[in-house]
Amino acid sequence: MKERLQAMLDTARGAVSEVESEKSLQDVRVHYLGKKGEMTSIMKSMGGLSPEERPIVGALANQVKEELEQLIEARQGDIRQVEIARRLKEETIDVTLPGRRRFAGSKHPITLVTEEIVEIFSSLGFGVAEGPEIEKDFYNFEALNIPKDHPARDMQDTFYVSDDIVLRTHTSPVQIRTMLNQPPPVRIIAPGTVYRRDSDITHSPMFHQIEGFLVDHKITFGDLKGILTTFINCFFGENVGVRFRPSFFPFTEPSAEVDIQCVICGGKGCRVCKNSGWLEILGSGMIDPEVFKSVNYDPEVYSGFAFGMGLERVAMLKYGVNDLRLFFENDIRFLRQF
Ligand code: 2U9
Repeated sequence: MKERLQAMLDTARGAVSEVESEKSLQDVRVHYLGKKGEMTSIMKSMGGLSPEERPIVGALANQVKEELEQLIEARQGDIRQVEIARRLKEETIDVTLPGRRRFAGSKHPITLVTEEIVEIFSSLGFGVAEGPEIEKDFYNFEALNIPKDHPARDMQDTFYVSDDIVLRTHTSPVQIRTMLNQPPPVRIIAPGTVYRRDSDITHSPMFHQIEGFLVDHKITFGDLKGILTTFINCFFGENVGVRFRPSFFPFTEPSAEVDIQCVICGGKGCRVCKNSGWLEILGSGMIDPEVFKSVNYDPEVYSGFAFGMGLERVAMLKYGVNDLRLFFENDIRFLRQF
């Protein structure tokens, strides 16, 4: 029995020293010390020993078992050390490698033109005002001298939330709210999102506008021309040609549309300006006395001008974008260019 124990210890020692992984070491542990392992079977066979031999062999068996356990534990420590050393060696970080560049993000072209236009009008003394995109019929139409039967109110153009509530079709209600809240003089621009029931290659049901207005004593059409020409020269260039064409809007009288010399062909005529050499970029006019009446401004005492422009159109001309849809698709390859 003693020899059997000694022989088992010798082979176990060899097996333990040969294993390289924790998994194989566990197999060795089960093989020798497990419930059905060699040690257990030796212990079981001790029943056949004489009463004198049993305590001696029993003590030896315990000693062997203990030694085996220590051997396995020591080997486990070694294996872990080797594993840690391997990982330390393999998983080092090369701090001299260049970092991966992260894209920092960029502003949407509509944001860029909005900011630039706000900046120009701020330098001319205008403040910025904003208002709700869901508006009362009164602020969007009634107060702007757009009567109930006017084509601009047609269901084809307007998103109605209810009989009396609409998605604003322009940012003009912001000016109405401003005038109802403060007496003249006022100088405000109103950038914002607007909605119209229009959707084709050149129209989006949601788009962006900047409108502006100025009201004071003795404001004339000359002031309108001066401010808008200054703006155009700041935004499109010092030498770009500007012309004012008579037009009609329910909320301004007289009204004018403003053209600039084509920024693509310089006025020679091309596809973008439809060979006319001119591009329409602004609507404008002297605020109609009817509008003043609905905000309790006295049209005998005050006068003013107003203007509006579509920001997608301005951004297309400024950045040479030829498809309106690019502004709304949020394709990162497009947006990264700005
Ligand atoms: C008040 C009084 C008058 C704002 C104006 C226009 C002319 C105009 C269009 C340009 C392109 C809208 O985005 S667009 O389709 N706008 O032509 N807007 S005058 O007139 C106002 C506004 C508010 C109280």
